[in-house]
Amino acid sequence: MFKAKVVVVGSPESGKSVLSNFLGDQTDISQSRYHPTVGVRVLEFETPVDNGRTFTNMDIELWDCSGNENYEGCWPAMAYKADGVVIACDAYKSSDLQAVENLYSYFVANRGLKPTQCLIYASCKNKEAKTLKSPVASVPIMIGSTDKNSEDLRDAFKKFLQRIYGKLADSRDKEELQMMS
Ligand SMILES: Nc1nc2c(ncn2[C@@H]2O[C@H](COP(=O)(O)OP(=O)(O)OP(=O)(O)O)[C@@H](O)[C@H]2O)c(=O)[nH]1
Ligand SMILES: [Mg+2]
Repeated sequence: MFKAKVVVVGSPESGKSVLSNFLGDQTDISQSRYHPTVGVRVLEFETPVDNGRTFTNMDIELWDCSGNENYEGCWPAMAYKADGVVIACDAYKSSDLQAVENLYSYFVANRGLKPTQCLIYASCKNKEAKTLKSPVASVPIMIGSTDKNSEDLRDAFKKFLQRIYGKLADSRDKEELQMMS
């Protein structure tokens, strides 16, 4: 079974922990009060992924990282061997949207990851989902909130995992070919 490390990064209070709990099915955790994440929290779960022919299970290690700048020293450890990156921002905060490009450079472009291994999450919390262009043109954006757009968010995340699966399967095939030659 493939195992993927997916990191969730972005400005403080942008909705990373609420999204991570939602994706990891941590339904018992309250969304109403804000508890800043201390450092990083790792959620592990197994999820079915459509590999083009059938469904196969994939192990996900979801790293819900703090957005506090005090933890920037931990970025190398957070980014280390990540297979996918979710960049969260508050859709209504222009400073959050501006921060996305820098996070994309650090966690995706400079790590040799492809835009397909990234997903931007513009969180609208309790407000209406607004129309937004992706701050990084080549990267898909999911817009909304876990309570109002739950199905859309699950779909976008599923497609994102499918792209990561494709990348991992390609790398494995290349390694196997190299071993045979
Ligand atoms: N209604 C609603 N509120 C949300 C949603 N996402 C975030 N919020 C609100 O925003 C607060 C902050 O969200 P968190 O997920 O804790 O923020 P974070 O990005 O993890 O913040 P740090 O850990 O400090 O980096 C939550 O306590 C909620 O009040 C959502 O999908 N719906
Ligand atoms: Mg958090």
